[in-house]
Amino acid sequence: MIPVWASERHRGHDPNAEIESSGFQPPFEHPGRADVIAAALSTDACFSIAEPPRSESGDTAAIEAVHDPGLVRFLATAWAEYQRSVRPVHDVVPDVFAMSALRDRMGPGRGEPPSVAARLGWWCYETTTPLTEGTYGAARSAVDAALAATTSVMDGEPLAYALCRPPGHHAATSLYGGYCFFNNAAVAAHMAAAATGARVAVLDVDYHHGNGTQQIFYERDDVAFVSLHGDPERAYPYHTGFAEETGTGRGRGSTTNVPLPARLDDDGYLSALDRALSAVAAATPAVLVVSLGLDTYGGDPICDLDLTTGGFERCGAAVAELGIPLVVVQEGGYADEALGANVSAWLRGANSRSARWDRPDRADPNVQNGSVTRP
Ligand code: Q9C
Ligand code: ZN
Repeated sequence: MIPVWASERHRGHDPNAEIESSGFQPPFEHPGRADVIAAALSTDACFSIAEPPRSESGDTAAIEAVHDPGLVRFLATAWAEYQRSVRPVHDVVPDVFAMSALRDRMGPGRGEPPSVAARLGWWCYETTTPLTEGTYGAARSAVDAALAATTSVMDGEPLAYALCRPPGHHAATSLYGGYCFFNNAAVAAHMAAAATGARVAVLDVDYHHGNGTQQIFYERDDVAFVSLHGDPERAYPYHTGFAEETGTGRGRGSTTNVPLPARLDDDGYLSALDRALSAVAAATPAVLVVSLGLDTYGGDPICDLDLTTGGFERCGAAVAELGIPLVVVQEGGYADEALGANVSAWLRGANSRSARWDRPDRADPNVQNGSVTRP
């Protein structure tokens, strides 16, 4: 059975709209996404779904290991403060962004501003990620799910899945955006690296570049980051994810970016995935965190790749073929009608091979023993 960690508290993040492509749209990232995934997994005997242990509200250590404490404080308090001091509104969205060029030749200024209206554009970089009353609780519950899945793997499971909502990979150390508030995958990867002392890798297969995860680990050599995504020349988040971004300082060489052309199909994607998996294998991680976005699907309303449900099963199998224990963390995927089937296909593909990892009589000497040292 594959452990699935999913919290009901995701429903608290329920934006009415997102401001995208110069218009108000119904949000692509909405509570129904997690519901269709949970529905697909709960009708399949392969999966056992449970609510993750809820972290104490004051216990932010795992999050602050990868995020600025100022971001955590802001997300915990900003919605209520906006209601009091600006106006009562369901979706709170920034209207002035703290672009560093505003202060060119004038020095850095005073730092985080006092007013909540200004602080919104200090901590958030774009317009599609509203704060609602329950957003902070939902974002905390997504981190709880990612930590529970990591614990499952550290306790010996070859594969565990965190149904994180909201997603996380666009959240950087000091910024939220791209439907993401806390970087669930980065919290999980840091926890695994810190608790085991082993090398960890993050493989990000969401359609969009995981700018937040890349930035968090860019100077580190203990967590490798490997991403396949729509070429930032045409795809969100536009400013990161180019092939020449490979890490810096101690992290030089530990970041790998594979930008992809539009309309790539299953076979094309699987050959790009093979190249990415070589980079993962070269990092010799003891644990692999997978940022699983299904927005590479042919029917996705905001993306332009052409994977099929069968293709996702092949992708899961190819990743599991590495023989490394997998912490799979949910990211994007907006074709609601196929999302449950796509997640389930990926996980079943991974499960078909990850069983081999655990088998003591494994014949293939190239398959690593992925066992993890407990702290
Ligand atoms: N016109 C995730 O998949 N909108 N985030 C892009 C381009 C934001 C995606 C708009 C997409 C964020 C987790
Ligand atoms: Zn995405």
